[in-house]
Parts: sequence; C-alpha cells; structure tokens
Amino acid sequence: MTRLRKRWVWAVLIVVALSAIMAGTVLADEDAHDIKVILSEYAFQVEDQDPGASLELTAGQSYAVTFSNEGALYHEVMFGQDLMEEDAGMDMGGEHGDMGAMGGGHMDHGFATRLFEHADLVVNGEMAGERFAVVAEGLLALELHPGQSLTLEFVVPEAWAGEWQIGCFAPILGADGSTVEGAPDHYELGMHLPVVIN
Ligand SMILES: [Cu+2]
Repeated sequence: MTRLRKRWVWAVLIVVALSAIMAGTVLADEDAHDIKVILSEYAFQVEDQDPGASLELTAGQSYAVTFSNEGALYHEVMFGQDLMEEDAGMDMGGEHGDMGAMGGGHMDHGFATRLFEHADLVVNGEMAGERFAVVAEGLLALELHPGQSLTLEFVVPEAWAGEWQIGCFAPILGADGSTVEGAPDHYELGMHLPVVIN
C-alpha cells in the first residue's frame, strides 16, 4: 500500500472514530437480511453460494453483510465499479527516486467509483472482546487481519441499482514485509466478486 493510500485509510479511520462518539445508540435492524462473505487467498465467496457467484442485493431492502477473513493474510474489502487507471499518478513523482519513496513504484489501485461514497453505513465488529458499532460516512474500505470479521449494515437505495464489485487491492508482500515492485495485487490474483443490485 502506498503512502497516499495509507493517508486515505487513516482519514477514513479518523472519520469512523469521530462518528463512533455519536453512535452509542445504534441498534441492529432486526429485519435485515444476513449475508456472510468469506475472504481467503485470493477470493471472496458468499457463504452457501458457489465460488464466484455474485453477491445479490435488492433496492429497498436492509442488509447486514458480514465479511470474515478466514485466510492467512491481511485482506481488504472495497465496493465500487470502474477500475482506476493502471498508471494513475505515475508522472507525479518526478525523479525515479521519489517514486521509490512513494512505495517502490507499486501502483495505486482501486475503484474509480465507490458504492458507499455518499452513504452512511453502520459498521459492527468486536475489539478486545467488546462489541462496537460505528457510523461510517463514505466508507472507503474494510481492513481485515486473519480471523477478523466486520458487519456492514445498510439499506440499499434505488440509485445503487447496477453492476458493482467487491475487490481486495492489498499488495503481495515480500519476505521482509515490503511491497514487491511489479508484483500483482490481490485483485489481479482473482480477489474480486461481482455485486449485482436490482
Ligand atoms: Cu486480499
């Protein structure tokens, strides 16, 4: 992950943290449809569906979608459509040495359009044995270490109808934990799944 991406993720986490202060009374919607999505190397799979089968959502319905990292590596979940240009930002670094400082030349990947850009979601999880719920405005990504789970609660507006994807853009890391220049990211290794909203 490049420094730019890291800054974004931190910005999102700070927003989530601020929202948490106001979210003390968030209650689960008992009518929400429960869906579980399992993350592993290198795939998303909707529980009780065939590998590669779409995550299907219907406008007007309320959902509680739990993402569980059952793999051995760190993974992330982004919702969106239209992949960002492979070379986006490539000319910004100036000399090659500057690009190195930006993360070994690893490209910023992700979706050009994000599903939750203007949405308020409730993120439920558990930390140090305590349940928590936070309101996340414009959620960028869920970050899940091995064994972690987070649940997103949201109502699907009509405006979301269309074909989307979930994807993981985590980089492949070398033995020393640094990003490997030119190595594919998890998305390129197949870690994405269609999301169909009707
Ligand atoms: Cu991944």
